[in-house]
Amino acid sequence: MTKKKYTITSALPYANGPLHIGHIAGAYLPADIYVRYRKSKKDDVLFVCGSDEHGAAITLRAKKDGLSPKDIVDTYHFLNEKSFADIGINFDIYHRTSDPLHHQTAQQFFKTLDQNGIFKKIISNQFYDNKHQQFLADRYIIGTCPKCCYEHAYGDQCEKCGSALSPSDLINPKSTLSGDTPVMKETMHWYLPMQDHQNWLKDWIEKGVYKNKKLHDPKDWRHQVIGQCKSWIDGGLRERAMTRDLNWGVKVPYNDVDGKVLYVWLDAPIGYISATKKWANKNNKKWQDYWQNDAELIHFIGKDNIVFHTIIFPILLHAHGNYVLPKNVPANEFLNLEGKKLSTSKNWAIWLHDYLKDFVDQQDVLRYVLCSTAPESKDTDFTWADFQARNNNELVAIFGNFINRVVVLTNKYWDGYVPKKSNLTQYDEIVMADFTKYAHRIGQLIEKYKFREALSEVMNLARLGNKYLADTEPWKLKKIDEVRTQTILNISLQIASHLSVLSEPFLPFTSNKLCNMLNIEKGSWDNIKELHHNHKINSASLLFSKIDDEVINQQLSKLKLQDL
Ligand code: B3M
Ligand code: ZN
Repeated sequence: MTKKKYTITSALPYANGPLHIGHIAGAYLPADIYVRYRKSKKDDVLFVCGSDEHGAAITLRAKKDGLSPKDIVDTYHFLNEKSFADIGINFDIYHRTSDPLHHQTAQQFFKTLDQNGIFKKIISNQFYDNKHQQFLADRYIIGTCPKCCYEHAYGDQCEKCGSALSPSDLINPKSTLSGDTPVMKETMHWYLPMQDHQNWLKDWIEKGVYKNKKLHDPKDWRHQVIGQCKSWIDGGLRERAMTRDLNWGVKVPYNDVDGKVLYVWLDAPIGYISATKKWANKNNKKWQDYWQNDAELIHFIGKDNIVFHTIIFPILLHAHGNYVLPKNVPANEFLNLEGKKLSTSKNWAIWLHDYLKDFVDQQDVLRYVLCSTAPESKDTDFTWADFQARNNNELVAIFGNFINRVVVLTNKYWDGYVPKKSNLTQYDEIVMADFTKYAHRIGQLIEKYKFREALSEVMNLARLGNKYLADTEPWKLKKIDEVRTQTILNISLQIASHLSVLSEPFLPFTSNKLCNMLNIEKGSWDNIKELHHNHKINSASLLFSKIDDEVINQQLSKLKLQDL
C-alpha cells in the first residue's frame, strides 16, 4: 500500500513588501506546526509556498518606488524566503510565480479549462487611460465613495467605510496613472460563471459531500470559514473575469491575444501546483501523487483569502478534473498590533526581519507568543507587554526552569549519567501514566487545527514536571535516600525527553537545544526516546532568558516613531 500523501500550502505572499508578524500568525506558523507534527508522525507530507509575483499589488508598488515590477519581486522574494527560513518555517519548496514552469503550468491549466468549455467570453466596457493607453485595474482608479463620500476610495473598495465597490460605482473617477478622467472602452475577457457551480459547491462545503462521497465533516471546518462560504453562496454567485488587460503576469496563451494576462487569483493558486512540480522534478517524485486520488490538500490562509480557496480555486480544480478538493481550509482571523489593525501602507507592523535582527536566537519566543495568541476564532492583539510576560512567566519560569533543574541536578549528583529507576511509589506511577498521555492529546488537537490549545498542553507537560519536582524535592532527599532521588530524576528526565519531541512543532530551535542537552537524536511522535540508565547527558545551558523592561521599551519607542 502506498502511503497517504499530505499537501500543505500556505498562501503565497505578494512579493511587494516584507513580511510582518500578522502574516506569520495567520498563514505560516500554523502550517509549519502542522507540517512538523506530520513529519514527526513519519507521514508523507509536502509543504509548499512561494512568492506571488503578479497582479496590481506588484505593479503599484513598482510604480510607487519608481522601479520595474521585476526589481520589486526580486528584492522581496529573496528577503521573504530568508526571513521564513530564519524563523524556522521550513517549506519543502519556496517557489515563485515568475518561474517559467509556473507560467507554463498556469497557461496549460487555462487552456484545458477553456477547451472544457468552462469560460464565457464577454465583451464589456471598462475604464481606460488614454494617455497611458492602458486599461485600468480596479486599484488604479480612485474616486469618491458613493456610500460615505470619502474622496480617495479605490475601484474595488473604500478603505474608509469598508464597502466593496466596482470602479463604475465611483463618483468622479480618476486614473492614478495620469490623474485624468478615464474613458470607457470595450474589451473582451474570459469569465468564470460561478453560478453554474453553486449546487455541487453547496453540498461539498455544507455537507462535505462531493460526487456521492463524503470528503470531510463540515464540523471540522472553522466556523468563520463555513460562515463566509455560506454568505457568498446564499448571496448568489456570479461570473467573474479570469483575465485582465495588463502587461505584467501570465500571458493568455493564444497567438491572437495581446496585452491580456490571467487574473492573479487564477494564476496564484495554480502556483501551489507548479511549486509541487518543481519540487517533484528535483526530488524524483511524481507531482500528481500530491494532487490526486486520496491526497489530502490543506490550505492555510488568512481570512481575506477565504473565498478564493473555498470557492474559486475549488471550482477551477473541479472544472479541470483530475484534482482533489481541499480537505480543509483552516483560515485564521487577523492579528492586531497594540490595539490597531496591522497595516503595511501605514507602516504599523513589526517586520519579521527586524524582529530577527533585534532578538537574535529568540525565534521561538516569537513563535510561542504568536501561537499562544493565534487568531484562530477571532481577531487577537499582539502587545509587547504580553510578549514580555509570556516569555518571562511561561517560557523562562515554567519550561526553561523545569529543564534547567533536571539537567543541573543530574550533572551535579551523577556527573550527567542517567540514574536508575526503582521501587516506584504510587505517585511515580500516576505521574508516569499522566505524562505518557500527552503525545496523543497534543496530536489530536493539532489534527483539529487547535494549535493554541495544543501548545498550552505542551506547557502543561512542563508544569507537570515542575510540580513533580516541587512535590518530591529530590534536592532535599539526596543525602537521606539516594535511591529515591535517582528514581525521581530518572522520571523527570523522561518528561524532558517527551518535551523535546512534543514541543518541536512549536519551538523547533528549543527542541534542538534540548536534544543536545539530553545528548539524544530527536525522537519521533510515536517513538519518544527513553533515556536509559547510564546514558550520559550534557551540561545545562539556558533555553530561554528573561527579557527586561528596557528591551520592551525600545520596541515601543520604535513603534511610536512608525506611528507618525
Ligand atoms: N498573494 C494574497 C495575499 O497575500 C495572495 C495570496 C495568494 S494565495 C494563492 O493576501
Ligand atoms: Zn466609503
